[in-house]
Amino acid sequence: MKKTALITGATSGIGLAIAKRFAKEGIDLVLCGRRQERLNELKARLGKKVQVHTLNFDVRNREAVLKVIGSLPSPFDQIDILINNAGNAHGLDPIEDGSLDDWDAMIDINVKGLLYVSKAILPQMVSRKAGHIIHIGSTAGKEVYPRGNVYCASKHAVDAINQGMRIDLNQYGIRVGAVNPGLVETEFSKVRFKGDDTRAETVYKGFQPLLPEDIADIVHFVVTRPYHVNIADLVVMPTAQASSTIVKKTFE
Ligand code: NDP
Ligand code: 8X3
Repeated sequence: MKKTALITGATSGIGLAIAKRFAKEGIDLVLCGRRQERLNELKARLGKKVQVHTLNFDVRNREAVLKVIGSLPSPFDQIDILINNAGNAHGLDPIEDGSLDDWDAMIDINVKGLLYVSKAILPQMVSRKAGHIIHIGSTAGKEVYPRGNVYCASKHAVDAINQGMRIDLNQYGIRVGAVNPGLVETEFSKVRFKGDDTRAETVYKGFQPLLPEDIADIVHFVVTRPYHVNIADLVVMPTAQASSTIVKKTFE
């Protein structure tokens, strides 16, 4: 049966790779992000393969989230798969030097934004007693690393929300799970280091990081399991990475 997925953060990195992979596999798409030009390009490109609807909103704006998702036109108003992916790290500072704006951004986007989007989608899944929610968590939601403080806290919150949703939605037969990647080369570090591309590039130097397509491959695997199978929590790292702080680099 034809499915429709709503992907937040579809304009870049992991969300973009999932969008492309889903289009290739015939899954209709509702693609979300703030960069309209990229949404337009995606609609033009992926719209040749599947039905695509785009939504431009900031996940921090709860009125906007509820309004745009609540007024999705047919046939996009039935979301079978929700990929809660939008998010970023802002800054990498010891707690005593952390910026309040960075902290607000990470909590508001990674935690509250994810909740707003889920709140907007859940009623239709609950009433149909069907649906699949996948959270893009992180290894930062499994362990805390130096200077990761608030980003790690936001991803630990995603881990807790993933567990809580699975418990509360169990009675409706809705599948809930998380994919928690380690280091993936995307725009993530450019955002974290506020456009300092040289610093961002060094994060992924000297080893083979995960590619966004690796995560898309896993997410596609997760959504194509038979309905009685729910991948509840999956951690994936590059082979060169053993933990958030142990990465085998060729120059070290
Ligand atoms: P990117 O920076 O490449 O992508 C982030 C996406 O989130 C963009 O599409 C961006 O779209 C969207 N986004 C960011 N802020 C907002 C906002 N306020 N409102 C709406 N959309 C927003 O990073 P990744 O692809 O790496 O990150 C995706 C997810 O994966 C994040 O949750 C991140 O925490 C997680 N992750 C990343 C890892 C990595 O190493 N890269 C590892 C583990 C987890 P736009 O700017 O157009 O709004
Ligand atoms: C992204 C992985 O280690 O850069 O969530 O925080 S890490």
